[in-house]
Amino acid sequence: MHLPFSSIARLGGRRKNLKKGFQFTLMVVGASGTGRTTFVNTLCNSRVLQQQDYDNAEQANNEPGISIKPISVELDEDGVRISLTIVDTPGFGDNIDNERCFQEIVGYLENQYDDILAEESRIKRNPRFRDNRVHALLYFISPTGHALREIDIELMRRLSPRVNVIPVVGRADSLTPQELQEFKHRIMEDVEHYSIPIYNFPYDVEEDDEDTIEENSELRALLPFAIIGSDEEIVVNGRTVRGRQYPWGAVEVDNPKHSDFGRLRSALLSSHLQDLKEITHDFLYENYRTEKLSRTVNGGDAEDASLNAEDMASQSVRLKEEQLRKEEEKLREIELKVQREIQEKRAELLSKEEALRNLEARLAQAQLADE
Ligand SMILES: Nc1nc2c(ncn2[C@@H]2O[C@H](COP(=O)(O)OP(=O)(O)O)[C@@H](O)[C@H]2O)c(=O)[nH]1
Ligand SMILES: [Mg+2]
Repeated sequence: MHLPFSSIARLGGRRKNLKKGFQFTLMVVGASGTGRTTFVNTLCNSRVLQQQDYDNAEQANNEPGISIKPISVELDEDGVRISLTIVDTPGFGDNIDNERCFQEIVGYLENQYDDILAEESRIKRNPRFRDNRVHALLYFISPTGHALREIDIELMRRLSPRVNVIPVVGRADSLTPQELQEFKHRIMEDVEHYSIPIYNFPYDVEEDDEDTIEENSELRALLPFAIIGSDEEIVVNGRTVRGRQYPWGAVEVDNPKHSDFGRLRSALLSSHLQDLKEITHDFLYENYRTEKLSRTVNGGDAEDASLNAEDMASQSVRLKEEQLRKEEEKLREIELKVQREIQEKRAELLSKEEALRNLEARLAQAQLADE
C-alpha cells in the first residue's frame, strides 16, 4: 500500500502543475524589420513589446553591450494558464556587428544553463530559484523569396546545439502563395544540405502512436512557418479579425490559408510545449553540462581532446547516477524520520489513553466510595 516517496512527490507535482499552469520561455531572433516585435504582440494579443525596442541601429551603436531583457506575460490557452517569458534580441542588420549580436544571444542561452548548473550543485536549494532556460528560439527569415543568406545558415547552425531552433518566414504576406511555397522548399533544402539540427517535430515511427506521427509530420511539412503578424483588427465580410488591410484585399493572422501563425502558436503553447521543455533539459542542457564539466576536469583547457565522446557520455551517466543516489538517500532519510515521528506520536497517544483509563477508573472508584 505504500507508494515510494519519490512517486508521491511526482504525483503531487503533476497536480500542482495543472493548477498552477505551465511556464515556457521563447526567444525571437532575426534581422531587423522581419516582424519579431509584431509577432510577439500578436502571440500575446497585447502590446507587450514596443516596436524598435532593439532595432534602432544608431542607439545600438552608442550602447555597447545591449542587454537582453526577458519579459513575462500570463496567457490563457484553452483554460490552461501559461506563464510565458519572451526574450527579444537585437536585430542584426547593416550597422550592427553581427558577431557581437551572436555572442550576446549565445551568452544569454549559456548563462541560463550555468545558473541551473550552479543551483544543482548547491547543498541547500534556493526555494525561490527561477529556471530561465530558453525552450524554443524562433529564427525569423527575411521574406526575400530567394534562399537562405549566409548569415542565416551560420546563425542557425551555431545556435542549434544550445536551443530548439524553429525557423519561420517573417512578414510572409510579402510573397505570393506560389513564391512562399518555393521559398519554404528552398530553405528546407538548405537546412538539410548544411545539416542544421533545427527542431523538426521529431517522431519515431516504431515508438510513437499514430496520432503523434501524423501531427508531427504535418507540422514538419509546414516548416519554416509562414508568419503574418498584426496588432490591428480589421473587418472582413462582417467579421472582426486580426489582420492587415491592403488596397487589394486583406490578410488574416488566424486564417490557416493565409498564415501558419495559429498552428505555430498551438504547437508552442499547447501540443509541443512539454516536448520542447524535455528536449531542452534532457538533451541540450545535458550536452552543455557534459561539455562544461569535462572542460573543468581538464583544467579549463577547452582544446584538450583527451576526453573522447564516449568518456564524456559515461562521465555524464556517472554524474547522473551520483545525483540519483544522493536523492534516494535523502528520501530514505525523510521516510525514516516520518516513521520515527509516527511511532513517537503513537506512543504518546497510547500513554494518553492509559492516563485517561486511569483517570476514569479513579473517578469510578470515587463515585463508588461516595455512594
Ligand atoms: N506586411 C507585413 N508587415 C509586417 C508584418 N509584421 C510586422 N510588419 C511590419 O514590419 C515592420 C517591422 O516590424 P517589427 O515587428 O518592428 O520587426 P522587428 O524589427 O523584427 O521587431 C513594421 O512596420 C510592421 O508593421 C507582417 O506580418 N506583414
Ligand atoms: Mg523589434
